[in-house]
Amino acid sequence: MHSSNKLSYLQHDYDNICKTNCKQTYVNTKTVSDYLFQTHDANMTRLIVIILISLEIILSGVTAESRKAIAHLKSANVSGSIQFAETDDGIQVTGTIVGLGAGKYGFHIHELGDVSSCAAAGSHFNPQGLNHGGPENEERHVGDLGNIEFTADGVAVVNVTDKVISLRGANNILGRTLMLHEGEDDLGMGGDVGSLTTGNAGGRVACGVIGVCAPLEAWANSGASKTFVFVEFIFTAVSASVVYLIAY
Ligand SMILES: [Cu+2]
Ligand SMILES: [Zn+2]
Repeated sequence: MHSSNKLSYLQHDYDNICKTNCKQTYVNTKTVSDYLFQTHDANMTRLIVIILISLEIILSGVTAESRKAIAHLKSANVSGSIQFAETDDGIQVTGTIVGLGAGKYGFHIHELGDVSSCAAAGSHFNPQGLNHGGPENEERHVGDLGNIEFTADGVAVVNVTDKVISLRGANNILGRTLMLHEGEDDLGMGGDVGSLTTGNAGGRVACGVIGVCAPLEAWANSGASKTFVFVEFIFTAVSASVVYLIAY
C-alpha cells in the first residue's frame, strides 16, 4: 500500500472512531475556552474574580470570632465575674455576682480604667454628652446598664443584651470600669439633677476594669465595624463595575 493511502485510511478510521465522542469533547472544550479566553468574557471573568476575592478578604474579617471582654468585681463582701460578648443583637452581658442583699443595684460602665479606688473610675461612660437614663431609653449614657437584681440568697444572675455598648468604635467599653452601686438606679426618672447624672444609685460597692478575654484571634482583625466593611465591599464592587464599563 502506498504510504499516502495508508495515512488516508488511518485518518478515516480515526474519524469513524471519533465521530461521536471526540466531537462532543471538542465542542465542550471550545465552549469553555471561548468563555475564558475571548477578550470580552475574560474581562467579565476578571471582574467576577476581583469581586469574589474582595468579598472573601472582607468576610474573613467580619466572620472572625466574636470579641469577648471580662471584668471581675471584688470587694470586702462582693465578688463575681461579668463577661461581655459580641452577638448580632448587641453585646451580651452575662455572669454571676454574689454578696448583696435582695434588691436592685445600679450597674454601670464608668469612663476610666483606674480602679486604684472605685472613686478613681470617674463618671458614667458618656462619649456623646447626654443625660443619664435607663438601658432602654433613647437618651442615656453609653455606660447606663440600669440595675441588676440580687435575690434573698444574695446572688445576682446577669444575662442582658445591650445595643449601645460595644467592643469596638466610639462606644468601646474596653479599658473602662464596670461599677456596682449600693443603691437602685432610678433610670433618670427621679426628677432631680442627680437622677440625670448618676441615677441616684449612691456609693460605689465594687468595681473592675473591663479587659480583653480569650480567644485572642477575635481581637486580631482590623476592628472595623460591620457597617464599614459592608460599605467597603459595595465600593469595591462599584469600582470594579466602572472599570469594566470603561473598558467596554
Ligand atoms: Cu455608676
Ligand atoms: Zn449614667
